[in-house]
Amino acid sequence: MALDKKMEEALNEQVNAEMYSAYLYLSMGSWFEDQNLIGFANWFRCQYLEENMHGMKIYNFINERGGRAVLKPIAGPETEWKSFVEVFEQVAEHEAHVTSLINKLVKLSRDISDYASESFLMWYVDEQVEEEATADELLSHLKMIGSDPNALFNMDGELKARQPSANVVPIHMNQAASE
Ligand code: OFO
Repeated sequence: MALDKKMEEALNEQVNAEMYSAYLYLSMGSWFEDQNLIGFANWFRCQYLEENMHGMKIYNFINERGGRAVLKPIAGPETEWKSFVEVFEQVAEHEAHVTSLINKLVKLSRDISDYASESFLMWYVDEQVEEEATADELLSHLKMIGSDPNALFNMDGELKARQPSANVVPIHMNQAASE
């Protein structure tokens, strides 16, 4: 069944939202890099790649369903924050916002009985649980750390170990990008 036009437009909006997430996290990573917190910068760079993969999975899905991924301008992300906590507050808020966008897409897929889109979107529903939990966890750790530089340095060391879990999503290879 060809992709419904309304769903195609809504999915294209979500490609844009995921690419904005990528851009926002890359900006945050640069901010941390500027402060010589390379572990945090690494974490955000990995997050950037993951968000890019989220966008590309939807891009592929639209094209596979007979629609066309149409790229829209990506809004400029913030570039300055007052504190480490403020950065992660924004990450947590942003992920909650993305969850609400995914939930709206699921609702639309149900309203128009588009079961293929509904099934596809379940991956994002699960992913958002993980995204929100990780953001909340890192935010609470940073709040506990307060102004203790040793604890901050330790956290930076832990975040340095993160490896990118995602790279480019090839054409027709959505199943391969399961993370
Ligand atoms: Fe794509 O999950 Fe974050 O935004």
